[in-house]
Amino acid sequence: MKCRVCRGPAVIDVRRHNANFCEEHFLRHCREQVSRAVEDFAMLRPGDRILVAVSGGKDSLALWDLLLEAGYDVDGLYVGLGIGDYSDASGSYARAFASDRDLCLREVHLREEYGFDVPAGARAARRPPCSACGLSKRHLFDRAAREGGYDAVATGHNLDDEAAVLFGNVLRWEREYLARQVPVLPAGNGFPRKVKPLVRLAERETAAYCVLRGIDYQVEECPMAEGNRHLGYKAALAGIEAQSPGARHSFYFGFLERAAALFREDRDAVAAAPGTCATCGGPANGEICAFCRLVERTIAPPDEEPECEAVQPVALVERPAGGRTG
Ligand code: Q46
Ligand code: ZN
Ligand code: ZN
Repeated sequence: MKCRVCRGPAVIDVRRHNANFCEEHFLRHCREQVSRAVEDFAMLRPGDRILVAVSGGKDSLALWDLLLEAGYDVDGLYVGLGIGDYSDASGSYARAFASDRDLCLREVHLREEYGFDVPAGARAARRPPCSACGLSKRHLFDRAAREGGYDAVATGHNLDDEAAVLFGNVLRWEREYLARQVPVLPAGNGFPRKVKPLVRLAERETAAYCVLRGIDYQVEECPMAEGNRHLGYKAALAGIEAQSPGARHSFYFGFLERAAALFREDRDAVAAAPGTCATCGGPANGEICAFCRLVERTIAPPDEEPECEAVQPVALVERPAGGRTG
C-alpha cells in the first residue's frame, strides 16, 4: 500500500477517495478537508473567537487540534453530564488535552450548577437520556458562547454523524430537522453561529488523526447511548458504505447541494424570533426555555408529585438541533 502523494509506505486507506496516505499526507488530507469545509460553507472568518464543544472523544479533540493548527483562536467547553465513570474519564481526557497544550478549557457541571445529571434529568422529563442530554448541552454551549463573547460554537460532528442524522430525518421526513441540517447555522435571536468543520471527514479518519497526532481520547461509548436510533442508522450506513465506498458522502453532500434549499422555508419559520426566558434570560419559545423547564422538573420529579395532578412530559425542543443525539 503506497501513499497516493509521495509513493512512500501508506498508513491508512481512504476508500471513498480511492486513496492511501502516509502519515504526513494523511494529516495534510485532514487539514485540507477541514479548510475546504470551512471555506465552502463560509463557517469561520479570520479573527473569529471560537468555542469548541469538547466531550473528550476523538472528534471534538481532533477538531480543537485542527482549528488551532489552522490558526484560529479557540477555547474549549466541557459539560459534565454526570454519567458515572464515563463522564469522569471524558473530563480527564479533555483536561489533559488542554493542559498539555496550555489551552483554555471552560467547564460547566450539570450536577454542581443545576442540581441534576443526565440520568436524573431524563427520568424527570420522561424522555430518553439523549434527549435531556442534547437539550442541556445545546443550552449550555449557547449560553457560554453568548456570555463569553465567542463568534461561533464549533462541534465535532463528522460525516458519519451527519449522514446518519440525515438518514433518520429522511426516513421520517422531519421537515424542520431537515431544514436545519446544514453545516453552518448563522447567529440570530440570541443563538450563536454553529459550525461543523469535520463534515468532510469520516469517523475513522478523526480516530486515525488523533492516533497519529498523539491525542489521547475517550474510546468508550457513552453507556446511555444503548438503544439510540442514531447508532442503528450509523450501522446501516456503514454496511452501505462497505459495499459502495463514497455512498455516505454522496448522500450527505448530495442533500446539501440538491435538496437542502427546498426546506429553507421551514428553517425560516423555526428561526422566527423567540421570546426571552424569564429564568435564564436566554431565547425561549414561551415564558421559560426548555432547559429551565427541565431544571424545574428535576427539582419536583414526577414521582414526588400528588397523584391527582396531570403530569405532562417536558417539551424538550427549544430549537431543533438537527445534530446527532449520541
Ligand atoms: S453523551 Fe448524551 Fe451522547 Fe450519552 S446521553 Fe446520549 S447525547 S449518547 S453525544
Ligand atoms: Zn505521502
Ligand atoms: Zn431559561
